[in-house]
Amino acid sequence: MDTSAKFKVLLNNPHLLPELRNIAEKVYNNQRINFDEGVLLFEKGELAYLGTLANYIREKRHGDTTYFNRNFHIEPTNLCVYDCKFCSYSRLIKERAQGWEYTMDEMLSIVKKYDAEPVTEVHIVGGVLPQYDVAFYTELFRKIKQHRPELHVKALTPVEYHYIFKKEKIDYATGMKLMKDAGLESMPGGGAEIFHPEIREQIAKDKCTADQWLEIHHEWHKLGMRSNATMLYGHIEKFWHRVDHMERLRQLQDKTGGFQTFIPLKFRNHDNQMSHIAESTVVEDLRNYAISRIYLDNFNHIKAYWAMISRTTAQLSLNFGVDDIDGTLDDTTKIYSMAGAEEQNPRMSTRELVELIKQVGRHPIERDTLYHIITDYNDFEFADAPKPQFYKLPVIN
Ligand code: V47
Ligand code: SF4
Repeated sequence: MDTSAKFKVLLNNPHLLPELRNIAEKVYNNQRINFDEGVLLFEKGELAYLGTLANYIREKRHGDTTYFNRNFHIEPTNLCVYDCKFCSYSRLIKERAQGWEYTMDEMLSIVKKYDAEPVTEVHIVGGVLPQYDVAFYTELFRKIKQHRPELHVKALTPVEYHYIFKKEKIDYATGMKLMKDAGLESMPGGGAEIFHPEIREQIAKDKCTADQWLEIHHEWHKLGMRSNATMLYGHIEKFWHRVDHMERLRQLQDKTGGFQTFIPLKFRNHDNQMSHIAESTVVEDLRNYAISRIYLDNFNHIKAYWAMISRTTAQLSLNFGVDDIDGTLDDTTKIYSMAGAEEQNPRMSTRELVELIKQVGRHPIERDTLYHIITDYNDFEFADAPKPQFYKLPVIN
């Protein structure tokens, strides 16, 4: 049964609550749902219902296509002037002995380590420290691009940019133009956490506000550039805070169209100041992906970051609105392993990513950062590859 037929079965279900039927009809007719409907989905939408809606949207946009890329991270330091309550990764400056602070040369050596590898993106993000300023980062970006011009530099978030521009006494527009001229090509989605001040002030006090985060992305988009957005969910926020977060993103995206991907980040509770809070269940994670897909009708992609949520949940998420699972990583990021993620050394080969996607009947495509197709792996056979066991829903007549 195709997704449209499944949708009709859902609409004909006499037990469906009228308000959920209204939302389903809106989704079927390609109409936007509003804030209250978003909250209602969180409160009353059960998993199968949300999956039907989200998968319908996902397959209408992307069919079975599931994207991944070949990337590595550089985390310049784990020391940070901020003290976010959920962060397991960072140490305060007074705990310097437990930290690392890469020099420019050390970061360039990491880039050079990949010279013979077909990676397409370096993702740079870490703690915030005074020595990593505008001069440092513009030089770093320039040197990376000089060394390997085709490597896409996706780096830093408004948390760092707000801090370094303030220190430099320059406005956001000037600062982002300097970064672009130095070789920055896109901005990752981090630092968004939960926008609403009721929550933000409790978990991420002092760092850039929601308006500042959004303004920096706005300035970046005005330069014709692309970025991502995240949401850290499953801690002290209420459902309506999540909808408020997505609403703010949807409004900016209506203005600029500059966001590529939305990445829900499940709060992991290992070894941080919020460790007493239980983590969300896999059911809640899938519901959250699905509602993100439904609410953010102007975002083209929803990403499940496999290093954060495990390979199995990443596979499941592909039926709940997700069309991207991020990349090879090569064990270059510590943020999630330190927070208790299943993957303690996150690394997947291209072949493993392809097989993970094929095992659940989807169509793997290697993309670059801007979603240009690099390789279509659907009919690609790896030498001596065991046949993947395809799982497809049986056709019910
Ligand atoms: O902003 C920190 C989150 C983010 C925890 O753009 C935590 O492609 C859960 O933004 N539990 C940084 N989350 C990472 C990020 C990202 C990751 C992958 C891809 C992209 C992209 C962006 O990590 C932080 C924060 O929200 N984070 N600690 C934690 N304990
Ligand atoms: Fe610093 Fe980022 Fe950790 Fe906050 S989340 S303490 S800004 S490294």
